[in-house]
Amino acid sequence: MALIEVKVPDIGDFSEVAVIELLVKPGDTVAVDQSLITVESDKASMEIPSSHAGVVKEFKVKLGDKVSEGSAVLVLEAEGAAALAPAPAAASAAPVAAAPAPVAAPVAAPASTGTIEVRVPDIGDFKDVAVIEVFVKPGDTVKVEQSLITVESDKASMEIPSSHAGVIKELKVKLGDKVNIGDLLAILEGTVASGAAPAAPAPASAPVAAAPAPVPAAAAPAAATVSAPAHNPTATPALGLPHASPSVRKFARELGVPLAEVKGSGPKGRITQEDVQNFTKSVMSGATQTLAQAAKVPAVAAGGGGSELGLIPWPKVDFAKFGPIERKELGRIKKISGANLLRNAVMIPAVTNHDDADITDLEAFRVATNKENEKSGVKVTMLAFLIKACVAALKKFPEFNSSLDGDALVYKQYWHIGFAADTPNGLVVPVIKDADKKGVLQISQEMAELAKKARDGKLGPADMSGATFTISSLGGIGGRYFTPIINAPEVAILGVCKSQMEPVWDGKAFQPRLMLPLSLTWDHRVIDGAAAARFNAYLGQILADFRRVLL
Ligand code: CAO
Repeated sequence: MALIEVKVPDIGDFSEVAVIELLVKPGDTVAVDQSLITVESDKASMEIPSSHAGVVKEFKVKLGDKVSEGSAVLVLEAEGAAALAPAPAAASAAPVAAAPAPVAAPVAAPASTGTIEVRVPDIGDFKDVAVIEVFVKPGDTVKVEQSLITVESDKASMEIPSSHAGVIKELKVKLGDKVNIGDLLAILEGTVASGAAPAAPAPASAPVAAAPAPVPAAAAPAAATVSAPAHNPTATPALGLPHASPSVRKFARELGVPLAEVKGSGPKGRITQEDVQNFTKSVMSGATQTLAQAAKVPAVAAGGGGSELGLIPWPKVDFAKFGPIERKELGRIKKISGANLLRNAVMIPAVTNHDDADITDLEAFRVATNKENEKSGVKVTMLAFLIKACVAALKKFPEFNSSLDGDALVYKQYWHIGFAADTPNGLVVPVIKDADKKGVLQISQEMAELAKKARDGKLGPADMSGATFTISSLGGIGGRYFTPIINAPEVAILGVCKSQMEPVWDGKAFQPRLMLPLSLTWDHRVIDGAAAARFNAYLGQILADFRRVLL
């Protein structure tokens, strides 16, 4: 047994790179080459592998630390190793990829237009690496160093840049192809220096994205894993491509997770393994749908099909026979929400209870609050109070905050409230997380931000997942009552319409009171009619007098 200090190997031109992920923890057994941490500069991100096998004793870095070649990463208890401490450091650790390579030789000679072959540059030890992303297509104009493709081995992923500027005439690779140094990637029409052979193989002149040097010593790890290459630091986010380390990409591919649809929670929006896991959970629970899933259901969403349910076919009518028509494809949100609504309408034995709540005093309080807060810019609408009131009712009647899981009910100990928002592209349901812990002002502010994001089409899956109960408010628009469709796997939804002054009998006389119409739809497999009536009645009591929440 010996204690070994694992150090940052030669990471090329990079120094003072930030530690953005710790991939192991004290007590973990690690193998040689296993990635220990991920570091990231503004030019590249790379996983630093272990130079030895052993048990992690102690970390010498923490998230956010800046490290350079030779910095201690952690202490390992290595089995069977001679007393190596301090570790052979960078000498035995593999020199790492991502050396920012020379830019394609700008030959100072008269130039002419011609055909240029762009080939895979020197990618070090990597052989038969798979093309996992293709960023360009024939007809695209590319600049020198612009990334053309991403290749990935089990140890690294790297973007391969163009050695020349020009217009892509032909792409010679496609997704899944295996490439090696010198392979022809694309044929460009561009400017070549006279004297330079236009169709010469690229390696000599091509900027190398990430050239991992050969692994030197026996105990040395493989080259550190490199993702975004040095030459084009911002290419990934700028191109809207997922920003993730190679191991996370591999993990996502193994699970079949479309990385482009995963929202990164790491620094600079980087996608972590946990993000991929959460996305998978969300899809499995039905809270999120992948675009591929959505694309499979447009016919059903639009009311087509139905044979699966033993129904007669949807009527096929040539509308143009009866008058002029215009056909417009449904947008993405309509397709996704349509498919979900249809499933929920068909599969849930839903019942709706209608009731009214007296909000005369609450509305007066709301108006006064808005007056007091005029300068803050936060406007409180009835919906924010409804969210708070619903949390109180959900706490009193926990089955409304549950989900069916086979023969079991899952009672959630958190209160995340979704609210339906009308957007130019269709209906979306952003979620106020932990509404029980927030005040009405904070809820109003978050609601305004989420509603804006919704209208701008900028809501991510995380903004729309995890709801335990939903409110659909048409109060700003009008109407009396409606029957909202439950947002599965939730078991109830509250529909709210426009309040209006009504004569209410107080036992002696009719009084003018501001009445809010409530429509509660509930899943009869989970909730009984009596419980629903009680839920509505309690909600009404709270809205009539919020002090009841304290009881
Ligand atoms: N009764 C009377 N007036 C109401 C009200 C109610 N129940 N609820 C809101 N209002 C008023 C507001 O006070 C506001 O009045 P002022 O402009 O005079 O201040 C006005 O209506 C507009 O409110 P709002 O709609 O901007 O704000 P909100 O918090 O009530 O709702 C949001 C926000 C995003 C939910 C809403 O804009 C929206 O998109 N609603 C549509 C939801 C929907 O489509 N549901 C149907 C789903 S099923 O297809």
